[in-house]
Amino acid sequence: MIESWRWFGPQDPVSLRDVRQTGASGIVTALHEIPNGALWPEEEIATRREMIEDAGLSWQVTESIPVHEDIKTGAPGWERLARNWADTACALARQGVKTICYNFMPVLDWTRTDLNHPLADGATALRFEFAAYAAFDLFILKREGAEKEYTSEDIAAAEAFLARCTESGRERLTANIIAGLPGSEESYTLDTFRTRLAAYRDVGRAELFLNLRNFLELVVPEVEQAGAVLALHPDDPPRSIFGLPRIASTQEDLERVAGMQRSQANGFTLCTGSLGVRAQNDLPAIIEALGERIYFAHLRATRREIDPRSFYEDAHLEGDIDMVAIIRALRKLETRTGRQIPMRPDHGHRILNDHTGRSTPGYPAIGRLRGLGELRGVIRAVDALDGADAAAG
Ligand code: DNO
Repeated sequence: MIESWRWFGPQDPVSLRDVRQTGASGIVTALHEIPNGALWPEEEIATRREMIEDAGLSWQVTESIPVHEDIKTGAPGWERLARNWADTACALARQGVKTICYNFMPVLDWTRTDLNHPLADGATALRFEFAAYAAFDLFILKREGAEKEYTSEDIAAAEAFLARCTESGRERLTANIIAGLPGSEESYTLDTFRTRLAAYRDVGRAELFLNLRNFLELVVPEVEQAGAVLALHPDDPPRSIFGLPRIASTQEDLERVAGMQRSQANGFTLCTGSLGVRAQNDLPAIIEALGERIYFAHLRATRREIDPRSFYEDAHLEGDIDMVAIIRALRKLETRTGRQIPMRPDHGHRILNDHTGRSTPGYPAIGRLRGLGELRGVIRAVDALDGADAAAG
């Protein structure tokens, strides 16, 4: 596996020199400053690549080229935006960056209700608390018809949550959900959020699948010709929120997407944190089924709470998933396919000096470094044991 690190560009409080000291060799980044839908000028891609190489690192994956909302809703003019997207992917490929991560989540990218959830050891973690999400949906956003999606117990829990919440707590909850988490590129006010949701009035699961199919039909041949591959990131959390359809939440969803374009260029990001939230998602089985098309891995673990729709981000080797089994399956896949998969320690707890310095939600330096160190240890141990098994067998 190629140990990589997400870097948000020159503004990132964790510099490339810092990344060097983590032992990672790969960088995962994007030209975050370019608005969604616009073409990325190749000179700017080249300048960013040189900056990374000058620091002794290599740009392994673009995460992400954002997919414009008009492509997801199939609004008039989506083809021009999709052509820009394909042209950007081709420019990246010419610059040697051949793995392109993207997502097809309507309106919101990843979503959390709490960015500073205290843990018993003094660390803080990201959390998705269902009652907080429902409180926002029902009583702050006041989404039309939302109450039909909740049970009376859910509504009571949302009311209780809100009663406990201070005014600034409500503001924080609102900002956490709609102001845009790192890498999501879009941020909304309550009004613009309502307008975006309204654009999906006629776009359900079937339509969203169709719009993804149309998008892939247009971009995959170009990307393939440029020698690059796409890596669709799964939904986070892996289920519908705010009445919006989501179509990359289960193995079945991913298999359906794989079938839309048989090309090897139509691939996936295995995000163990996103998929792991659904108890039915068997991650080693997903690797087994879709491995030939997995080009990038986000490694982290979540833990479901008493209400299993709620979860928090646990340490990388804890949580509900079996990280050792996942790493073993990924290493087997690499041996089978003869290609190395870039992985990054996804998210991390805020620990030690992360509490005092400036750090990006989910992306503190030390918490991620802890994750990377632990994952690296697992990789070495799995290799040593499997190598020994092979020799003995
Ligand atoms: C969160 C990330 C997401 C991811 C996009 C991929 O930390 O995993 O922002 O980058 O969904 O397009």
